[in-house]
Amino acid sequence: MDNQQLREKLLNLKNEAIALIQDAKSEAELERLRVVYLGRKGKINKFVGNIKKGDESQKREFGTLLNDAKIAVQEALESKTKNPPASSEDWIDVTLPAKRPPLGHLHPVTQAIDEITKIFERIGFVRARYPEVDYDYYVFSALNMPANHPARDEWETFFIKSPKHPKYGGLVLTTHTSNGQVREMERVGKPPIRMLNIAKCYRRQQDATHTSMFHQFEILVIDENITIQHLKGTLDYFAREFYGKEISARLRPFHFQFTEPSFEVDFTCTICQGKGQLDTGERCRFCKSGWLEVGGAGMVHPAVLQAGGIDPKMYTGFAFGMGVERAYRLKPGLKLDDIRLLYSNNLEFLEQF
Ligand code: FA5
Repeated sequence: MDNQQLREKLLNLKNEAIALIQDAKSEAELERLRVVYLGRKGKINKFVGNIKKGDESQKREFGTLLNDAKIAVQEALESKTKNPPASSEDWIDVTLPAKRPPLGHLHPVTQAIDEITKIFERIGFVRARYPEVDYDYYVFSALNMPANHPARDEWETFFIKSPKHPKYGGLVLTTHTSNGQVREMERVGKPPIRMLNIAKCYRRQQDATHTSMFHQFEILVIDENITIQHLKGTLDYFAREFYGKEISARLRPFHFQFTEPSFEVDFTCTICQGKGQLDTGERCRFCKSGWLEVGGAGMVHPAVLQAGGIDPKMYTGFAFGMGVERAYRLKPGLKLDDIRLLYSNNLEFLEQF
């Protein structure tokens, strides 16, 4: 939180305490409020936790402000004890400061999406939007996974009960942003194509690194003479811009039906700086030997180009798709062990971003 937000927060805390003290109907209630706000583990002392460690100027400023807040609350308590209202109903202090509405901010995943969008816009990508509930055809068949193909099992899909479209089949919750690939080819028609697709995805999964609703961002580039070098260069550019210049991308051979060759994409672990162990000599438990998997990638399969009406003899392309939450948890200094926290509606957690 920056100083302005901290000041607002402290002011709200002080005003809230004074208002409650003014409203108190008994001595017991006043004593309870004293403990809640001024006690050793009270809200004002706990506020110190918001101050960044090692930030001397913030410490100095908020040391004084916290002291002022304590004095104001103490004075409110004393004045209320000395002048109890004749009756709780007829007592009003019109000079009391009003309660300020708390200031909110964007959810960390929205902040990450905005940052990712800007990074790719700088190199000429335009954000496209495609349905998050889509036909089986765009999610699977057009991506070289015909009906009953075993590769479909990997996507742990939520199916929608709906009548089947004669050409496009049933509806599913999109399992990945790759459903935008053939849609984008159909929309643009003739290459060059430079797509950035960011959307919600859904899979029947739930653990520390999987949520049943998550976000992916997908890049698709199709033109003449596009090679793996363009793919690797784009990934390294993203890693540098999003994490810092010491972070790079690694491609590991993998298999996807819709790309050939295919890769999994890892980034250097920002906790152990790619060493696989901490300065204490302990193994880094955040990553696998210095790298963390964030997405999948590859050269667009000729069958997918054909499905999009593009001649694979004239054009080639690359694509990659990554988890926004997974990419975000690697931000230096974040060390987010469990991405489910992002969706737990825990305000104390979310206020930190
Ligand atoms: C795909 O989804 C492919 N569509 C990626 C791709 C695009 C390959 C274009 C080739 C060309 P995969 O299932 O590995 O691949 O998911 C990609 C990333 O999405 C994962 O590495 C992870 O970062 C994220 N992800 C997948 N499932 C979840 C989940 N349940 N919760 C959070 N993130 C997830």
